[in-house]
Amino acid sequence: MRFTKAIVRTPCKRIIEGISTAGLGLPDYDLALQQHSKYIKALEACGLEVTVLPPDNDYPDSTFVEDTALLTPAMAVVTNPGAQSRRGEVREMEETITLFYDKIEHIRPPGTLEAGDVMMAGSHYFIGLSERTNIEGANQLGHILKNHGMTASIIEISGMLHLKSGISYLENNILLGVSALGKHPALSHYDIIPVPDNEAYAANSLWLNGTVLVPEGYPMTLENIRSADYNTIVLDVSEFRKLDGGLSCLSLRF
Ligand code: CIR
Repeated sequence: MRFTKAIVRTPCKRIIEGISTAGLGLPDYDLALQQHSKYIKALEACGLEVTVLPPDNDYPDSTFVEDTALLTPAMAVVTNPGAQSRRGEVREMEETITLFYDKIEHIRPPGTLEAGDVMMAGSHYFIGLSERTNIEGANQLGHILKNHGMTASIIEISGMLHLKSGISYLENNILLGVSALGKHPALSHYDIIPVPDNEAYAANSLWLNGTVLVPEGYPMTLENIRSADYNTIVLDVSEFRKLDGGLSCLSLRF
């Protein structure tokens, strides 16, 4: 797998109204902007050409573009976010995706799905059943993927926002994950790089063409990733963490 492009959206001023359960206070808008621009530079350093969309003040959570679409090598899927306040984000994202994809599929109501719940592992996709992604949405995505020659399986999750809040695929049959997910039977044939429970946020790290972006402040996870011979880039994403968002949430990669 090689990613060549990414789509991101600059945080908007209303980011302070974004959905949050973290209990870490309100994000600082200026600091969020600075962290976001360093994130873009990191994507570029990994060889991706980045399309930067302008801030969208209609949607406080709109910088978390990952949830609005799944971009596969064969086609794109526009999602139907489970969070009511985020539903409209997909319309504008679809306009951007049409610049890159001819084939676009959709998750339709009553199905809901946020792509933070979808982990791509080669041509297999793990779909998390969460408070945002329901069984109808997960089944719809499973059928869409199958129709395009890919496979999917569903994993029920709890205690975290999205599947990828707890686990990330680092290619080469290797997963980075918290113990609750790392031991899941559906994932037993992968090698696991462990994320200690007190560093659970770092389970959302991001593999990009051989380099892993890791959030700042999680030394044991960083060491574990480096020991597995990955290059790493450490990024401070404190302001996005305040809104339950992590490194993968901030971009669509394809
Ligand atoms: C939300 O609750 O929807 C946002 N505050 C955070 C979304 C994070 N996205 C992701 O994990 N893919």
